[in-house]
Amino acid sequence: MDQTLYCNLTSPYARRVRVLLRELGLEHDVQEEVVDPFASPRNLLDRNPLSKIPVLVTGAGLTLPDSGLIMAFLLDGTEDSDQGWPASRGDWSAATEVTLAEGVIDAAVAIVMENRRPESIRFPEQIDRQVATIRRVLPRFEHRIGAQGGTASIAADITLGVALAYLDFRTPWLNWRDDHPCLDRWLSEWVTRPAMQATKPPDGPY
Ligand SMILES: N[C@@H](CCC(=O)N[C@@H](CS)C(=O)NCC(=O)O)C(=O)O
Repeated sequence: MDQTLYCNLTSPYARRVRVLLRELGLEHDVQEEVVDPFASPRNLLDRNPLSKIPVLVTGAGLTLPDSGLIMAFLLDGTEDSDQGWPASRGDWSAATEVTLAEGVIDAAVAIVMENRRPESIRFPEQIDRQVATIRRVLPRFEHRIGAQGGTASIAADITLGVALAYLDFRTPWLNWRDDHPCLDRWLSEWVTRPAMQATKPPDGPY
């Protein structure tokens, strides 16, 4: 075990990396070190001045401070070329799907952050804007999953699965399942994967 992933057990960015590690069978090669990025602990700041998780320190001593960067590193290091990071292999439509699914995570995290502010300085408009973003993106995936049964890549499948699970965990009031029956069915199946089960947030539904 010569690699370390700085993460926590609730971050969706960290989770997509933790799911990918398990999908690739690499979980025993990487030690997961839980840190609180909001407390800016020294061991995280020494590796990532952004004080964000996830961060992967590789066996060769590289320090990768972003979930997309880490996924690209892991996927491009696999033997199976079908599983590469979409942008690395010039598959721009698959890369777009990854970005859109990541945008759902970004919007959901922004809602969570806004709701953590004291009520007197909370901006409902900010929450509404992020909700609108999520509501614009999900129909794209509803259509895609309805037609194809999945996205175009393991990277987008993982990111989408983690994004939807995070919505159910942190913003269940969005009731996204009501208008997206194909995504609903797809997620119900997706969360049964061992990699998703092994990375379930302590208080999350899955
Ligand atoms: N683009 C980054 C975002 C990572 C991120 O924002 N992580 C959150 C945890 S969910 C964090 O560490 N936040 C701490 C902060 O913003 O200070 C990635 O994909 O890894």
